[in-house]
Amino acid sequence: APEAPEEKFSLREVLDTFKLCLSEDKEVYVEHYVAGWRGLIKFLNSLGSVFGFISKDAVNKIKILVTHLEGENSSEYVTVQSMVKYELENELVDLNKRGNHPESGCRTLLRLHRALRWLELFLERLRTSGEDGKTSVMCAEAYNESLSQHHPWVVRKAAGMAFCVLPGRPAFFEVMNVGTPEQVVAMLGDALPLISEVYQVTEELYAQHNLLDLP
Ligand code: 1PZ
Repeated sequence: APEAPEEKFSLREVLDTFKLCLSEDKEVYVEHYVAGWRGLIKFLNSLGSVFGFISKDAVNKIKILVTHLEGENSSEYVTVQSMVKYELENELVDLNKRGNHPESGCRTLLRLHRALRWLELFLERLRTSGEDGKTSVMCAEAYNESLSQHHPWVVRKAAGMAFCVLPGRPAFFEVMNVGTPEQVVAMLGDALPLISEVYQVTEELYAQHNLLDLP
């Protein structure tokens, strides 16, 4: 029997949501950013419960952003640009040490932003890998070049252990549910420039406002 549409999950649709993230004048919509992450987490959960500690943290971050998106100041949270402006002007961000605003949109989104860089590096390795490429190695290399620099030793250790149980490239492509390996590679080639642009725009915005090291 054919699967119900909501059960049919393809990483193509997830990565497509990043297309919606950028407005014409290169602002990043928080709503679509969050939707993209939701899909990625769903994908992560389908890889097994070892990744639970990772998805739990990401889900928490998303919940915080949704609270802002749906809160009384929701109109200030439409784009990352408006969020940064609003939170800075109203002193709603802990800038140097943790304080009264542990759940600011700025520091919360920064955590996902750093993880987006990991995703970009990992998917690029996946795209250019050969048939016998090891996903665990690609994942670890991408992590060491990006996110790990922001994580304490225990987290790095736990992440390293989780990477080891990642399925091999063929099974990994299978779970992505995009089609043949050639189709996966082509899809990644389409999606990566979008993800990369969303990352760059956010990175520049955060750099301009000195927000790249928020506690
Ligand atoms: C396909 C394999 C998936 C591997 C995912 C690689 C990322 C490993 C990240 C490990 C993070 C684990 C636990 C949480 C750590 C938090 O301390 C940090 C900082 O937040 P703070 O403590 O300052 O509030 N959280 C993060 O760095 C956010 C991590 C989000 C990771 C999302 C990964 C989604 C993967 C999608 C897979 C396609």
